[in-house]
Amino acid sequence: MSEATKSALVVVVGDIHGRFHRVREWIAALESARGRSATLVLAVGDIEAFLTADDHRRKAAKRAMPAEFADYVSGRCAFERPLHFIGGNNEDFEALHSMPEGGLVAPNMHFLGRVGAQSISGFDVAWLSGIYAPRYVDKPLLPPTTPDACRQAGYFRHDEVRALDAVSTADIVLTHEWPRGLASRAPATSRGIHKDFRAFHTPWIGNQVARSLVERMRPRWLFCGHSHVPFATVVRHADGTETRIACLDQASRPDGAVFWTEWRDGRAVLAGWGTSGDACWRDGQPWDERRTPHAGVAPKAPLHRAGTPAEPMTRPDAHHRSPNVHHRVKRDADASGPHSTKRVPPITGTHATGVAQSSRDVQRSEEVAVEPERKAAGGER
Ligand SMILES: [Mn+2]
Repeated sequence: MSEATKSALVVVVGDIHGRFHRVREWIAALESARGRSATLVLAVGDIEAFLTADDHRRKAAKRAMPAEFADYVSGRCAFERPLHFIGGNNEDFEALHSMPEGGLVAPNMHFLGRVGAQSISGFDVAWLSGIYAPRYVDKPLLPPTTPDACRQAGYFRHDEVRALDAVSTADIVLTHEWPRGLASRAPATSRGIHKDFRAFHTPWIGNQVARSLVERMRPRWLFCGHSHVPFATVVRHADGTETRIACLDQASRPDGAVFWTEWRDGRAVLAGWGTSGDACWRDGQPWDERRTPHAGVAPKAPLHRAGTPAEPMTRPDAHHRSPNVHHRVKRDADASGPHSTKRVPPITGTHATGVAQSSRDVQRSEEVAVEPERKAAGGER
């Protein structure tokens, strides 16, 4: 880690899914709230940088949305700071195929590559793009010339992951899919945490390859996306170190889709969700499930509601193979992950503004974190 981390603001965004304009606004709002520029802006995959709105490779529900990315290629819009992104399982793989080691897809929009490690703005960052699909993980990566090959380009391969064998550790690891075992209720319960988080409802989320990377590299932080469930948790290592993990929501609302850390003298000293600039954690406090934003807390209303209309902006990261995925749990045929998770009623009103709505820089974070529902969710049900 270099001089840059003596004082730095690191911003991570969840699955952008083509919504670049709002992400740019969110970063600007956060910078304004924190009173400083972002040192490093990272994205955890599924950015969907398609040039045309009706691109046949886009999910059907998204073809109605404008292809904002075109504005970034034409120069009509630009990210104010460099955005460094990994690949998810929904990308323009024809464009990314020519740059497996990374490259610029538009001014200030840097694809990091399928797998690798690099020092960026003073931070040692390592990453693994894509998701785990057992049927393809040992098969060669084919040129994305057919729909099947494009889909399979969103899966990482074991021989790609081996490129990280030479990387002993990192400040920050980025994966698209969660490491396996994060969403288990038992470790949280052992930490005395009994709140019902959305992540606990899908305990199979995540892959073992990413988990093994965490265990071996013991990074300080790991950021991931894909499941569209915001979640904070920790992996504690045998040597006493820990990896703090923030799983990000998709870019439908900023409170779970934007996560930031501020660093001083080479260590993270503050962290928060959303754009308010309010911190939910500071150095010395435990990083665990209590740092999950409200959007990651399971609502008390019934989870299953037959006939609930599908709504693309809050829909989990489904492959849409079934018209009914929104109200039942289904596993993807190829991949390990929960490409469809239980549909959760949207959280509305003041409840959606996040953990830190009434606290600046954590003055009250302990009480907010431990008893958020009583304090913040009065009008929820
Ligand atoms: Mn994804």
